[in-house]
Amino acid sequence: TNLARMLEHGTLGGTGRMLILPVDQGFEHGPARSFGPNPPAYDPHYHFELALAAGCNAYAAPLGFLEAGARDYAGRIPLILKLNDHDLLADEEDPEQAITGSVADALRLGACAVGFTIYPGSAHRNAMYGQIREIAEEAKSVGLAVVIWSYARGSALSKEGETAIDVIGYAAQIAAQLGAHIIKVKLPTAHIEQPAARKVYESTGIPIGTAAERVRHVVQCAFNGRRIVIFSGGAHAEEATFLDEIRAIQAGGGFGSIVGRNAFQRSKADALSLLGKITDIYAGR
Ligand code: FBP
Repeated sequence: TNLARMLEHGTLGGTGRMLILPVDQGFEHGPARSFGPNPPAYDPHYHFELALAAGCNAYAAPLGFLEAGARDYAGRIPLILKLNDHDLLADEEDPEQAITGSVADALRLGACAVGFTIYPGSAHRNAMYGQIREIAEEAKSVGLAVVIWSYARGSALSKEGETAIDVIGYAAQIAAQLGAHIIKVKLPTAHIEQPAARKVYESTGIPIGTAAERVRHVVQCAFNGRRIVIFSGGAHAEEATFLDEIRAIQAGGGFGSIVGRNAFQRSKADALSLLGKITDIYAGR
């Protein structure tokens, strides 16, 4: 029911496609880097208003931001409580996330889902897989959906490898196997990181030449489309480039996008215009 609430809400409601606003960057990247380009975005209420005005399916954030809007926005938009977070204050080769909220917090705030980041490729990945196993079990037992941010990074991977097609497909599969209802990954490139995987891609001719083909393959890796795969927006980009990515996701059968910086780092008018264009593409208009 909670998954349906998210799929039915907002402008894309009922289309099977999703547009989610995630605002955990204050924690993940720091407040000045995140909100400095558009200072109204320091205010947690700003993001509730933005998600509502843009007709997003859901708004995802850590505990503090959701609590700061709870009184004014309760029940107005599906919420995803991000239950772990990572900061950039220490330089680490193998990142891990701290648990920063609970399933009880998600219920108290009326959220539809819990969100959790894993870092396949990090030396700490197994600890994170264990944490989400327990959290997902608890969340599902009370009817909450599970959203996994599956971000490959860590000393096992090259920088290019973090978005390599084989690695992103693998990250999507791991999240699906961990029981995610919604899986969030980065848009993959044509780079292949693992030599063993390269042999298979080359010998079987899996089509990965275009961005749309790569999206299709990642969706295939997440149980052949039986799990919802959405793609992250990334750093602030030119509108035309960004919309080309959205068209590729749409053409490749991706389920949608989770767009943070490309939304709240623009003025509200520009963000609403861009999010409106994204919505039109996913709605097939
Ligand atoms: P963006 O659209 O801003 O990329 O947000 C998506 C997101 O997953 C955020 O939830 C998270 O803070 C951020 O990306 C992580 O980005 P990075 O890869 O730079 O750590």
